[in-house]
Amino acid sequence: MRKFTSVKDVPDPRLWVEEVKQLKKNPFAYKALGQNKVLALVFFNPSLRTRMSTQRAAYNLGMDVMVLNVGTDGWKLEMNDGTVMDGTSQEHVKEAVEVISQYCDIVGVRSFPSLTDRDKDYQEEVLSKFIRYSKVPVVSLESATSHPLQGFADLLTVNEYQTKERPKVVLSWAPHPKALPQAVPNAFVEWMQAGDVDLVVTHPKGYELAPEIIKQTRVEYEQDKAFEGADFIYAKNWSSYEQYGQILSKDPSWTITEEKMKLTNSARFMHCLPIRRNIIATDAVIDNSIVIPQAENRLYTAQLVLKKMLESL
Ligand code: SN0
Repeated sequence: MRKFTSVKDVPDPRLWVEEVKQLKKNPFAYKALGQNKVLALVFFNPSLRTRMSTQRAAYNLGMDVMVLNVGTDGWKLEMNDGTVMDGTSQEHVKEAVEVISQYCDIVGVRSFPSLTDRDKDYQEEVLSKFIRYSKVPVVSLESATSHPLQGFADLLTVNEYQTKERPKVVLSWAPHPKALPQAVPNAFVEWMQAGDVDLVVTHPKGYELAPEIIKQTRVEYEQDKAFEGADFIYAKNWSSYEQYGQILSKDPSWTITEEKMKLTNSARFMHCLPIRRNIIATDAVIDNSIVIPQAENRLYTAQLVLKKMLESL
């Protein structure tokens, strides 16, 4: 496996869910696999879960880990070719990635979107350059348009908590003070489409996700209607794809409350975290949710991805 950038890189996502459940039961079984192997994690943006879960996943496999916070500690990287570098960027991504990849066996990179230039963001400029210049496999730690490690953990979590076949899973937009990426909802939709669930997406008009992501998935503009009979509510804010990067609404009536959860089939509440309390969902909803075991699953799903990469080195 040369890259993990979306569910499209996974030959059989449902089989991976079964495999990760086995790995979770016996996480130290492959401690020898990563001996003398090093994972490099490169962050252009902040991270808590991705950083710590992926690091721990590597340790479980016997690997060593190096972390570079390029956003704060590294040289400012130039992304464009042919630039006369007399401005603020000090090193070209070409040398930086080639050098980093000589020091490690797998490299992970986190790079959020600009939210100003949709074409550039959806072309995955930074992630693509890492893939182009790296000599070793590349794992997305959340790119401009996707967060596959999150999507994989979410599919595992739904699988573990579902009490019936083909549960109804609702992805609900919720308000937020800042413009956020579409990466998490994009990944969630793609991984749910790969699983066996009845997926419904609900959001105010103007928040439609990219057509190449949403495909035939049902969109319901009335949140209350979407919640009827739901077994899982997955809340997330994202900024508009159509009016790219813009906040079109901060409507507090979209906040997930206990009253709204009563419309569901005793649904489990999920969120990728970090969550803004009493904006995305109320305290009571979060305190009665499965967000903590959901975050725990980030460890095992990351571990399976690293294991697959180590096995193909
Ligand atoms: C990121 C996002 O993609 O929405 C990472 C989620 C895993 N979230 C944020 O940037 C939240 C920032 C905030 O101000 O709450």
